[in-house]
Amino acid sequence: MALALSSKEIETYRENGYLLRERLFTEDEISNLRLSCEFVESQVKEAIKTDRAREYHLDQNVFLDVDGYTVQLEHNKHLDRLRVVEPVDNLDERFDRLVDDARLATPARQLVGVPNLALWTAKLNFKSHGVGSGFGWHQDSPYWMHDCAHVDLLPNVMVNFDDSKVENGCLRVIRGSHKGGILPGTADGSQLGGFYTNPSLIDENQEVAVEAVAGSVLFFDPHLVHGSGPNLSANSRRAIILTYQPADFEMLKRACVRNISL
Ligand SMILES: O=C(O)CCC(=O)C(=O)O
Repeated sequence: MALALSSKEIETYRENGYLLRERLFTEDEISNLRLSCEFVESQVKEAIKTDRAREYHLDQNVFLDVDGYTVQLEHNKHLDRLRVVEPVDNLDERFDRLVDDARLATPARQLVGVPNLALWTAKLNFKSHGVGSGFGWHQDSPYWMHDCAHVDLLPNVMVNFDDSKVENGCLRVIRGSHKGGILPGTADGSQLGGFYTNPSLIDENQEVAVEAVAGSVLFFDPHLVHGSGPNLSANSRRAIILTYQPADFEMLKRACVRNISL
């Protein structure tokens, strides 16, 4: 497959707000990246036990800031499992190299429409087998708009490390929902409620469950409404979501610039 997106693919992305490219990574590459997930998991589990970690709670869920990254523990008292680690790119050298991989960065550069890119953030989502919690409908742009003046230029690139199906909580999107820009949040009185998209604005007729085999990559718009169900299955659904931006801007949560070398 060509690295660059075709004009048809770009049109699909602009129309739907997302684009799936299947099997961009080989089985061997993905096995290696799964080792990175395991390495990061063990390192993070150690780090959060130290006195460097600062724990806080939002809507009854546990978060910790440690060594410059944020850890979300799994919901519903499954505190022995990690849910999300962000930013994760510098916690394993294979993840660091992945950020510069032309299969991700070449299409991202086309989507941003600039000659050079930097990384905005990188999240590792574990979606552990049996307990992985779902994500309510939301857009990423409302989280980022207070820290970024170019929030339209932050395409997400999700690399699936496991086969991703409805049963293990694959990503779901509301096709075309990016066209409305930043949408109002919910007003349910919870701490993070304002970041979840107001349910009256979700057109469930446009819902798509993006099932994909391991090694597939989903590109999606920062304004696209998305979420996912829980993972009650026996198979984990790990994925990294890299978010790019124009070159020379600082990362989210880290006062440094991580330009992409292509
Ligand atoms: O990994 C998932 O299932 C959802 C992730 C997500 O929505 C996010 O990280 O913004």
